[in-house]
Amino acid sequence: METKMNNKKRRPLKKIALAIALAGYAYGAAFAGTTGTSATIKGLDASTLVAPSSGLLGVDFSFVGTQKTSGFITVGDKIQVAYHHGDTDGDADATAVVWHWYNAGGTSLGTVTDSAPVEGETYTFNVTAPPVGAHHLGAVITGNSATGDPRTPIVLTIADIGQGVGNPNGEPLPDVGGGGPIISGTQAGGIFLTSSSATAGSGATNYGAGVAVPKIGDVFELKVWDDANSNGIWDTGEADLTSTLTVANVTWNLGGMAATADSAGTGAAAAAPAATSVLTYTIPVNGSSHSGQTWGDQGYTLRVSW
Ligand SMILES: [Ca+2]
Ligand SMILES: [Ca+2]
Repeated sequence: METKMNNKKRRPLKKIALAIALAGYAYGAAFAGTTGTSATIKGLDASTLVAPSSGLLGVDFSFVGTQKTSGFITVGDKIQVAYHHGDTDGDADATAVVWHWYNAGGTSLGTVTDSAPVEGETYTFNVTAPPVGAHHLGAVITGNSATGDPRTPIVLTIADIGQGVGNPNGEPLPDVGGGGPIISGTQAGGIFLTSSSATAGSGATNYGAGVAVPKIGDVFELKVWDDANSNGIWDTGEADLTSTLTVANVTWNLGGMAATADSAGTGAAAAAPAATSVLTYTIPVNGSSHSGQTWGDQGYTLRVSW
């Protein structure tokens, strides 16, 4: 203690003078103080959703990979929604998508929430089995930023992505004609008299069910539908898929041995299909049959593959 006191006493006079001078300068330059407080800082919040394809308000829809059924949305399809999120303040994208199933009348049958929050301005929906009666697919897209003030969402309510109903830029999911119904992926086919004009729920007789008896001269048509309930019957609401077939793959086959038509009662298999690459077939008289047998088509069963 004694030593420190002595040291202080020995501090050179010119250093003490400098310290006093500096202190005097500081007091003379300014007085401390604060302003009043401003209102909270606002971002510009230019949070927008625009379709990459057009730059217009809205989104783009597309299939990822191969569309399973031409003209329809099918279970197993992957559907992508793409957008650009704009926020001039630099707030991150926090857009969310909820998918909606609707029946043919536009009534919601339930929702599927996208489980991935952000995928870099795209969302991919794996089309899972829809509820019974699902006719088309909609989406509610809530465009927003993760942070910022204000943070006002832009909500796009798209009633039918297949037709672009509700998408501000009007763009539909391409290659979906008519917007529905949703296809289960389970196909069934039937053989109907062309004159019966079979349609979904019409109750027309399906000769492919093995009960009704086809006769020479009958004109049949192949109909293929989406058998959503897997009962083999063309029920109301099940989509007609006949137009989606590759006709070149269609073959009308004569089955069995036609023993009942053979005079010996032994019969023989048909030598060739009844017809190929056509959607309709008229059962011919013997001379025009492709069975290769003298009894023509008689005694054979009829079955169509596609
Ligand atoms: Ca912002
Ligand atoms: Ca059915």
